[in-house]
Amino acid sequence: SQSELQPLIDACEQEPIHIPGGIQPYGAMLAFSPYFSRVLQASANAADFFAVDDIWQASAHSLIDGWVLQQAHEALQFGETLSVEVGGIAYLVYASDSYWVVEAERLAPHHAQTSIRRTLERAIHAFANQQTPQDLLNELTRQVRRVSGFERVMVYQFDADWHGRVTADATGQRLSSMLGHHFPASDIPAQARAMYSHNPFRIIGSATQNPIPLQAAADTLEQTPVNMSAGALRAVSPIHMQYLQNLGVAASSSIGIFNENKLWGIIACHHIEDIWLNVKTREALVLMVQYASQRFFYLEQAATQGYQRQVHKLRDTMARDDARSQTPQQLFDNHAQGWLDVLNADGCCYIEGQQRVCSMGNLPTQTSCRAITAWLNENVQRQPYWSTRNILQSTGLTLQSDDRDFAGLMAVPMYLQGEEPAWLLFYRKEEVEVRSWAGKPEKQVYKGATGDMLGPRKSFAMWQQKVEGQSAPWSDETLFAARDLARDLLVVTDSMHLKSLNEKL
Ligand code: BLA
Repeated sequence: SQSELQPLIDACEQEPIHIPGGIQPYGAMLAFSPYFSRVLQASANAADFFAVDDIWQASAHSLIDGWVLQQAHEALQFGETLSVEVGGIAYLVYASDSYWVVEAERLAPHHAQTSIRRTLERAIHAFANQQTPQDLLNELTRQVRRVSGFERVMVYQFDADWHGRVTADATGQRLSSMLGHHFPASDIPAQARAMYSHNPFRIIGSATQNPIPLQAAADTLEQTPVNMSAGALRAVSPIHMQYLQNLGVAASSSIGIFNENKLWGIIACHHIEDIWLNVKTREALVLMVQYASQRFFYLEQAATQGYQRQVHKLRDTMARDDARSQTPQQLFDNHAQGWLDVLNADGCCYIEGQQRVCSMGNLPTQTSCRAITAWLNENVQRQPYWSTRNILQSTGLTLQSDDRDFAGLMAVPMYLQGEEPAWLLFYRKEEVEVRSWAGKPEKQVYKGATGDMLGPRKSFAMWQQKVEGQSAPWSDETLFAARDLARDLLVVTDSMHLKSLNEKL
């Protein structure tokens, strides 16, 4: 169960992946003291890479192009990082605590021919042609796959508790699609998710190759480990290498997708051979994802606005119906079917003083509605609305057996006179959901350097979970719409009360 797993999950989140003490073998790394005055730490391959005999005696100028050093001085003083290419080498320079870090990668000879601009123009054009959020995500995976060469490219979207689901993919024939699959939150622990704010691009070139360790100059005091969060070569967590092997992939890459400043999801890429992308391609992909996500969130907002327009139209029709001259019952007869459509509900009713005054569609029995209303009066105080996907679970009521397929409830209190409100209730039937997980989440103890932690699943074979007793979730928009409809109804109901009061006087 979750509580049994929690200590192991907590242990996962303690793994210090920002200071792995090594790099992936696709370049070399140097950690200087500030202003490049001397080399304090170096990857074990650095002397080889920079072709010097003794890396600890070498000056920055003897290792790195002078123009790069000068640019780096400027950038780092402004708190920026520097990414430049000179003489067939790509340099990434960043400040980290008291280190000035240089990562160097040798570029493939054909590198100069990749044009970021053309790549981006083609992608942006393709994105502009997409009119729905889903189409846009699909196109994004196709574009990332085209540019990166990765075999499987997915949009992995987080939910509120950091579980996630593959919501779009472009997959070649050598891997199978994982579209729709769910993954537990512990697959990407908190500190791994946090990395995307330091560097939105993560590439793991090989799930099997050993990292190259960092070494420290012998004549210094004990040095603090280098925080490599901003780097690209950062060595990979052994637990995640095992994860990728279990998943049957050799290489992986991911790009964070942010909505405002919150991590919304990632682009996840898999390959069946080792693969490394050059700096230009990585930068192009980051820009591409940023551009696409802007349009994605815009299209999502446009869809919300379209929905709100639909709700307004419904309310306008009701208002034009000379509502004041009608009874709530007439309003229900004329318009409630429209409410059910727009709220995607199966039935609704209006309850005053425990009595179901009017109703439309499929509903639980009077007895159940009365029990639910009594519960609401007792437990829901002065809230604009209340909703659940699972009535039985949320209320603890036992409904009559015929009523058990009603699972979703949206309840809006309407305060007339007296203590107890009237209620506008919307019901949804149960929708049994078959959730496909990428492997059955189970307890796997992994002996890590810092103690026992949760290990990666051995098998990612599809595991199906049947989720019963729930309705489709109520979105914020449906809640707002129901609240607004209740207010409209309140106006009518209130005027009815006044009218009857007047008649009595
Ligand atoms: C990292 N886990 C990751 C990353 C992804 C995933 C995308 C980022 C690194 C990368 O791009 O590969 C998980 N990959 C996924 C998911 C999909 C995917 C969900 O493609 C779905 C499509 N992993 C575990 C457990 C632990 C764990 C139990 O399964 C912890 C005990 C740890 N995952 C873990 C760690 C990292 C990670 C430590 C960081 C790896 C690193 O950056 O070095």
